[in-house]
Amino acid sequence: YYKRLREMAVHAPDFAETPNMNEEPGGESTEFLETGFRLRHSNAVLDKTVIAVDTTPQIFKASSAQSPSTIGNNAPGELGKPVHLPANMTENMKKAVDEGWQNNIFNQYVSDMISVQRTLPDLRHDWCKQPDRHLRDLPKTDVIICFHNEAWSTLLRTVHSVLNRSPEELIENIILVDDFSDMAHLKEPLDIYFKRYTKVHILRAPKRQGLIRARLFGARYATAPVLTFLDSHCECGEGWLEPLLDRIARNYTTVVYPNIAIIDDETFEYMTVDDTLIGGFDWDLAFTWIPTPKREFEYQFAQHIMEPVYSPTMPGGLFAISRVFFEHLGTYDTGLLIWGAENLELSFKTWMCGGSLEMIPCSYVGHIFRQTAPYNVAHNKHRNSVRLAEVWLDNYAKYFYYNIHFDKGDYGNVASQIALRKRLNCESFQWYLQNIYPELEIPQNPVSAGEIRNLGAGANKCLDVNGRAMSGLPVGLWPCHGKEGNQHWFMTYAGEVRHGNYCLDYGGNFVIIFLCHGKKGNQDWTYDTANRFLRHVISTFCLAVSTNGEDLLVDICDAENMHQKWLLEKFDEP
Ligand code: LR7
Ligand code: MN
Repeated sequence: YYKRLREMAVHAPDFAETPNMNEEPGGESTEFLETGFRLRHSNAVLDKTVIAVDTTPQIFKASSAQSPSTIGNNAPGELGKPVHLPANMTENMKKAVDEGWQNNIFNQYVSDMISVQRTLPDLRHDWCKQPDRHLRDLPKTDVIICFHNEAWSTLLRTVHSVLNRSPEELIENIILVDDFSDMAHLKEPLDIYFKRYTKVHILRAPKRQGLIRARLFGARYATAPVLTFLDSHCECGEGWLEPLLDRIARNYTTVVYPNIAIIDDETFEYMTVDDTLIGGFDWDLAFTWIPTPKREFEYQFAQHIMEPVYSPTMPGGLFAISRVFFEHLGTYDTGLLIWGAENLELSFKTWMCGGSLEMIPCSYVGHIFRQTAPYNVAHNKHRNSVRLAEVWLDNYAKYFYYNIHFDKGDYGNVASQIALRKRLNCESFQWYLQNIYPELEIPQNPVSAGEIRNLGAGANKCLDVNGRAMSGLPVGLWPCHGKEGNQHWFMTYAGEVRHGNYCLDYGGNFVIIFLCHGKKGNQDWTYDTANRFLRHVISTFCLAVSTNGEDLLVDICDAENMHQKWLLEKFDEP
């Protein structure tokens, strides 16, 4: 499939002819989209004739930053160099440094010392710099930057890095979306600062949207054929934009993200990165960085190591997408709150519904990676991932659910998202895993949730903790009552048979429950789907019911013995 995609020569659509999709993005809670500015379809608000970029270096009083033109390469942080604070700081300075860390979870004090227009090293390989690397006629883009209580200097540096290091004619607008910040510097001072920057527009969300809906709020007012999203603490490197737009110009179903450099959260050093890491995910549905798979390298080396690389997922904050394709995909699920999972959602959608996702090694954009978020994330922290799993993961969702103990919580209604997937006639998750992310390990052991029923005589006995929620006591058998409680078990792919924190355990004597220790050993079981055995791994015995149907024991496995056969509720193979 990879090869076929590679060879598929899909040409850029004429952007002028692509349909303008005016419908609401799919999903819930779109009422916020009705309020605020109307840039996108209103010429009254967006007068294209007055758009001209003003990149005059400006020094704003709220920041101690200086312009590089006045102080040169030795100023703090120029050329992406690290800034180290002196060891002997005054008490006041220490206090200011601490406060900066508390408010941002990065070193704001250092950031404020650095010019908002600092220079960066050009990390690009020479191959990237050749002028014929990209098409001559590239589509324009709107750059959408959402922020919630971002520091002044990091936000301004993000915007200036776009203005200073992008070809002017390719930037239609820079749309700043204030996601209901309460920091004073983000209010009037920001309006005043950008007043003379005709390309920069500030939209204010009437209430907190979370980054997903804030992005849609911004996208709503975009007019260019390409949407480029950036986090509010980025720095674009020289030549970052052209290779992104190039891929979209060649095929509007290609979604791209840059080679993300690290801006150190303490020193603000702009650091080279491992150019070969791309996006993956794990069964917590968390984004992970993975090495570029071998097959991609094979393709790349045949061309050049700086060629675009197919990527199973994207990190989410920095990417470019055709506006038409974004809308075709139903944008984001607007039921996703505050933070998280939208990057995987868009990645899965892109691959499963006819597009492709690429990391572009030639495009360098720095991002401040921080340990935690400085703001609170939703109360049901699994909500976004559960929505994702419900809509896109098919039968693979259980591998995630096991990790959250099947405690899905309130995740709202996903009917509109399921309908969207149907309407777009998307591929299955199995197709995605097999073709796009074959490296992902699929958990081998079965996963089940609910009763564990013995199939011997009458098949009406279930594994039951007998109310003995205490370590070390034998597990019993009771008539199946279908009411969960004492008969509720999870068989995990790690091989545990769990009741809460207790695990089915066999140490040579009785089959007991014992606090789960996660070390396999006496608690390691496999479910043999052919024979329906629950086999105890280290003893090789099978879980069984005595012939009189009263006791639980283990015995030499015997495929003829119905007393050794078990039915695990909600167990199913992918
Ligand atoms: O309620 C909010 N409203 C917002 O507008 C919360 C946040 N935001 C803004 C915020 O100001 C920032 O600009 O949204 C952006 C992302 O929030 P961060 O920077 O606090 O989080 P993050 O860097 O950990 O975010 C990563 O994961 C998120 C999952 O929802 C988003 O996809 C982010 O865009 C993503 N960032 C990146 O992909 C940058 C590369 C790092 C990686 C991995
Ligand atoms: Mn970020």
